[in-house]
Amino acid sequence: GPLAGSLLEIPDTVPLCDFRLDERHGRRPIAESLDPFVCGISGRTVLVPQLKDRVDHLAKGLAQHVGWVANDGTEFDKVAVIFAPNTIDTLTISWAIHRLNGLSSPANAVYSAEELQYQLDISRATVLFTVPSLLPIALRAASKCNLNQDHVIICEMPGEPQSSKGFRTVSNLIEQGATLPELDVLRWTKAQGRRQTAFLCFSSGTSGTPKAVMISHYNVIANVLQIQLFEQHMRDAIEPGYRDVTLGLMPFSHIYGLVAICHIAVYRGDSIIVLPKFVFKDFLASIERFKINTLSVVPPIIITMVKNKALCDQFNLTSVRQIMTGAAPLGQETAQEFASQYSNWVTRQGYGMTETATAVTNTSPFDVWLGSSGCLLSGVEAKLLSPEGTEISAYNTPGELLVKAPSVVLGYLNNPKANAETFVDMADGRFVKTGDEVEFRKSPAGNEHVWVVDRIKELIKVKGLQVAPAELEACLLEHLAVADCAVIPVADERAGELPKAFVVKSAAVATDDENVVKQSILKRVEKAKSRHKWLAGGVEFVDIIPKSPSGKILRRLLRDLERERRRD
Ligand code: 4UU
Repeated sequence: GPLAGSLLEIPDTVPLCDFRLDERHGRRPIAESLDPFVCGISGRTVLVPQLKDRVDHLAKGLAQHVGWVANDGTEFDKVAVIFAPNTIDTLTISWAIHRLNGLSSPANAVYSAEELQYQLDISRATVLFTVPSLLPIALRAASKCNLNQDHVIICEMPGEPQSSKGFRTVSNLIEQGATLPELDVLRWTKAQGRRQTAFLCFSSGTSGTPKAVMISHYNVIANVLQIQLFEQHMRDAIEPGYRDVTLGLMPFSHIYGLVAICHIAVYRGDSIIVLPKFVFKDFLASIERFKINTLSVVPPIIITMVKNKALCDQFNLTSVRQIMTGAAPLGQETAQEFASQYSNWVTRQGYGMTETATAVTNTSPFDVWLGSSGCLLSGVEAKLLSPEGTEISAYNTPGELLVKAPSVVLGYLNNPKANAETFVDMADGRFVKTGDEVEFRKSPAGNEHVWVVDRIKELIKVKGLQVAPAELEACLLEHLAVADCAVIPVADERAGELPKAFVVKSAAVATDDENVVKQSILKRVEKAKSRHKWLAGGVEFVDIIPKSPSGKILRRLLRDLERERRRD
């Protein structure tokens, strides 16, 4: 394609907080009059100079409050978890942590105390940011991992109390920090800069329970530049100086919201309209109110729009130029139906994963092929492997996708086994196994497109969010009535997929009433896990869970069986 071979020069000595906002790194900073963050509820904005000041002041206030020293130890000694819905300050908090050579680990705001505790434990966080409404859950998790209560910091949320008794707020620390002497400017060597971890996001990868993914500053900068390079000529074609007013609805705790929405938008000088949760009418009203021109969503939102066209028509959505979807498959028929309803919009798709610090592919508006995930970004090398491990070079032939790119992450924290399985050294470099079944197809316009045809790995995607079967199986096995179990995805029109459990009842259970046992099993999951992990695909009792000779659950077999049954 036109982008192949484009040269990418990726800065490797710059922390994310200085990457674009600061002239010191030789790039023209973005105009001070721009507003990277706009609160979709209150309308409050954060302008470029405010963002810079808030990052600097928060870093200083935080350093004093929790005793962090920027040039002491490594980033793994200074880990903070951010447990909050999207706010106009979420990126400020991460960048303040980075300013101190620390590490930010964003957690999904829907998490239960148990899930948050897991993230605090694995990341070894010693500081926790949260919002007033989530404080009880945050404190329950914090107390279980001995996190100092003084290190729980409140981030203000529109519509919630502005403070919580006895807790520091982000505003307190910013005020405190404003009075403190300047911090040293961060300077890294090239080698250090390429290894400096910025974020610990969680992903289960191709198997097992969620793992902390080490995402470097360099990885994020690389992906931002890859996306930018891919899109700049389209933006130029619209009008010189074109800016996105983009929807900030996807969780900033997930790689999609974090990199492909937040970091790319700030880098380019776009505006992000920040919305903390999906309420369909609010979503439509925000598009109208803020004249949003770029929507970044997941397939279930596309489906909701298709099914509720009459409601959509009550709002003025004429500002929208394009809609981007990713994180889960968008069926070709749904895409076609949607595109015919919104024929003035460009319907685009991106494919990627946490382990590639987001995007691997993207759709060019000049070659929209509905159902395809688009073309490889420049800087990406891809391979397809057959189940036998031979390389596939033919078009229209499925295989597992392996990817080499500057955004491929450093690896999983403290998990050599998963690293060895997922990140493979080949003759032509280090590749990540995606666990996705993909075909390369030539588009009518003659470009090579990536079609995601199936998922090989265990992962379940509910509304674009990860659900790890192994995590649910571990939870189920704690239930006395469960002797053995396996969790698989079942197709769902709205959510994409839902988790379903096959359960072998324990001989020890007194009651024969399967329904009573089932309800009790469902309750256990509902108590321990966030809603998207609930067994909405059902619980089915079986006599045996199929396993390989080495004892691995044959989830694929169960999944195919279930697909067969549903087809009948
Ligand atoms: C079929 O979901 C993500 C990343 C989403 C993303 C990527 C590029 C959004 C916008 C963009 O431009 O990350 P994870 O780690 O939560 O989940 C990764 C998995 C993939 O391995 C694949 O199975 O999510 C699935 N997936 C997709 N599946 C991601 N994007 C797609 C897609 N079609 N377009």
